[in-house]
Amino acid sequence: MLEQLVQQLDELGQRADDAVTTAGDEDALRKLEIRFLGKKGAVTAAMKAMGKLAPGDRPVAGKKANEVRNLITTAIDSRRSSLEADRIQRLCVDPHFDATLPTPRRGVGALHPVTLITQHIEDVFRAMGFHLLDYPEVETEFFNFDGLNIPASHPARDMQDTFWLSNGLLLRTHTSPGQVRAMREYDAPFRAIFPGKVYRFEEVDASHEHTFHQVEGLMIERDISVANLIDSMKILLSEILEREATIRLRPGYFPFVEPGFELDIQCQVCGGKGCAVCKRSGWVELLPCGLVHPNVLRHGGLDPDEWSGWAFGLGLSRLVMMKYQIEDIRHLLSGDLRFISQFRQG
Ligand code: FA5
Repeated sequence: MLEQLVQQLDELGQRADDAVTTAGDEDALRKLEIRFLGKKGAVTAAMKAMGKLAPGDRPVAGKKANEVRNLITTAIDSRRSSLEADRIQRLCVDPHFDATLPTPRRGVGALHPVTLITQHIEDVFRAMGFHLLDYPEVETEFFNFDGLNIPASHPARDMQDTFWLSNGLLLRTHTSPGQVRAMREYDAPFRAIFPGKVYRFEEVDASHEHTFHQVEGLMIERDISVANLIDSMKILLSEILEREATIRLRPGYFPFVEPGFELDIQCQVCGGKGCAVCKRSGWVELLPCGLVHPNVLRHGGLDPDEWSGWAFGLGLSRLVMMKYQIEDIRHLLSGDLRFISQFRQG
């Protein structure tokens, strides 16, 4: 039985080798490959027959079958190379073939500007010892609102129109829900950023989208100061914009920080003269921030007498607009490759 199978495999190898060496073109070669090596091919069938051999004979037959399979594979590869060489040779002597004709242009991809800036921000903050965290876009009411000191009756809930899901969850309206999540997940002190997509049921215009990107930053320490927060915000902006930009700081109200600030940037699209992006004001709201409210620290399981923190919620889509002087936020989600290809690097 073993001898018979070994002989059968030898003959199979020989037959395959003969057929492959005389295969006239790539198509014929592919058919032979399927006939001999395919799932229903001759070698596979022979291997199945091994199951009927005595257990002691199976390794010998298995070794032989592998040898034959390798032999056929090598023969096919070598014939394929020689057919390809013949084809090129024929082209070289073909008077109609012009090697100087331009080839069809292949599209080269480019990273989306939001991705480029996100990566840049991640680099800047990683260098300052920040963790990079990722939190869900489908959130609970608790993390998006209550945990951030925004109970159901609070008028601040109306500041961010929400997409509610039928199961009681919601699409996060900002990246701030990560604050309480991070405090519960990591031991203080710690520092982290969490970039991501956020959603608001909003009217869309040159500077407002229903889906846009933010980056949240959170630093929990024993004695944190507003000065430290403002310094970090300035480093962030100058590193990312790679140029000096005029900013202004004014008090801002967010229930989850106290005190809270609005950091605006002079509109980089119109140079502060007034346009659709800055609503003719010359300024763009970019980077609200503040010291973490004691109630939020409590929800995160931290004692406000012992721990303090600062947080910011950068409008990443707007920062991208400022950096590249994009005159309408709708370009970012347009999916238009002509737009994205402008950011091809190198
Ligand atoms: C917030 O979302 C707060 N969570 C930010 C925060 C975090 C404050 C931590 C304090 C501490 P606001 O709704 O202002 O705040 O949004 C933050 C930024 O997102 C804005 O300054 C703006 O740059 C950007 N933004 C807001 N709405 C839109 C929109 N519809 N389209 C594009 N960008 C927007």
